[in-house]
Amino acid sequence: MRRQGRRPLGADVESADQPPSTHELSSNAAYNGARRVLDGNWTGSSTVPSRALYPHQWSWDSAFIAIGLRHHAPVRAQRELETLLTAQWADGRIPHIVFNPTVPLGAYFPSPDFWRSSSAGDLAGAPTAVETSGIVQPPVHALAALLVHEADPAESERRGFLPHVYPRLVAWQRYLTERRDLGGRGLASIVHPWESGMDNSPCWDAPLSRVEPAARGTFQRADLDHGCPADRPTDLDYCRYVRLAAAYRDQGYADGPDTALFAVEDPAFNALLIASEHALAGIATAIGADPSDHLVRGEQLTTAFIKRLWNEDAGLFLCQDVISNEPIRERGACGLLPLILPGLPDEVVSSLVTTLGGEHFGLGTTTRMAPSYDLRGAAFDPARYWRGPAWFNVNWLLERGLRQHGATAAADALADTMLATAVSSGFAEYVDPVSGEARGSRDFSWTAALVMDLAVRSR
Ligand code: 2M8
Repeated sequence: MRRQGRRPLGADVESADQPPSTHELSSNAAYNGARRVLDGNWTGSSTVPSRALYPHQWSWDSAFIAIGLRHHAPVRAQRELETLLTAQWADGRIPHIVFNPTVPLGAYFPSPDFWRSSSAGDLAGAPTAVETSGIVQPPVHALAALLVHEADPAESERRGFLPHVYPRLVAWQRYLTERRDLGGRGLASIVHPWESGMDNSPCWDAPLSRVEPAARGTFQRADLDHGCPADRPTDLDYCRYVRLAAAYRDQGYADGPDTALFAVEDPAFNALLIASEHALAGIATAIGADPSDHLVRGEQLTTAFIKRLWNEDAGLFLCQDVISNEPIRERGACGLLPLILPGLPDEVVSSLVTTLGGEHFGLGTTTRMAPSYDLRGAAFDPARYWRGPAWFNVNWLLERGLRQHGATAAADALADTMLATAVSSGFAEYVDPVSGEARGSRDFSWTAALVMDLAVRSR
């Protein structure tokens, strides 16, 4: 990345003596805009993903938010993660939503009275002081905690941040590697499409089609009031999401291979699990604990991961349907995200980079940011939720992966495009991967946070 570093980000570059470069102007605009979005979405103890559409705290959103916020407000970034962890269940799971009790029930569906965590989650150890959902989201948290610590180690040490979060993050990772190993191959399974964070990806269509939909009219969606309904998941998809979540709740949120109606090994989820295991090794070292257990687990997970999910013919990792025991032959961006992993064989890295720039994802050729799903896939739609649009968290992870594996020019180009697109789209939730046109909600927190991170790193 270009390192200019002449002026602090956010400085008034227009009136400075030395003329600002285009890159500096774009970094400044992104940083200043991102700061405005993050300050506007801060509730006092955490950050909402979006004021209108998502008025509570979301799990992986908070991890991404903390990664950006650490540059602007490091203590707030620590609090973001600490607040999330106050809602952790005794079995180790970090719920995907922590509900804000002051928000009216009708503002978001499924609401706390649907999940009923404090009663239905009793046996799994749900907290009683706060209402949460009962499913999870990808484990970005240990990675986020390490990066947050590194942004201001002195303040982190003064507050005892790492010693506080470390045992909680270990419990979270163990929940996933032990209770969620539904396929018995050492990998974690997701039990609901929402657990992937890529909710409506065509990768879930086949396993989801086996789920009996909940009856229409038995619930009221809130999402259609905010976004463009044609971009959102269909009613039929929603009926299936609701059925799956209700069935999980009605079994007390217990995990087991015999009860899951949907069980998929998602490569993005598992790659983040492995990246976080490596981050736990870093955290252990920073607090004077022994990192070796995490390093060994990281290696074991990587071996199992490549063996089970790598598909050489497709040139990316495929999801595995644990119930049918078949690979899912859709090319999702989830299959490229393992690029963030260290320790991948060279031929896997080179194949992933080729696929990213090739006809299915077109990065740097036909697309400006990587789409969430195969440009050539039958279900591709550049506007519909996770079925084609480009997302900033996915592209931030890809940028990190490209840079880590030495593809510096591609990483620089992607970072520049993301900075410019975030500003031109009003920090959109997602964008058309070809035109960059804004879609979904605006002033979206992880978009702001992750381009803030890129802006700071590219100084
Ligand atoms: C979206 O998911 C929620 C359900 O969790 C929804 O559609 O209502 C996804 O984009 C997910 O990845 C994200 O964490 C969440 C909040 O931004 O919104």
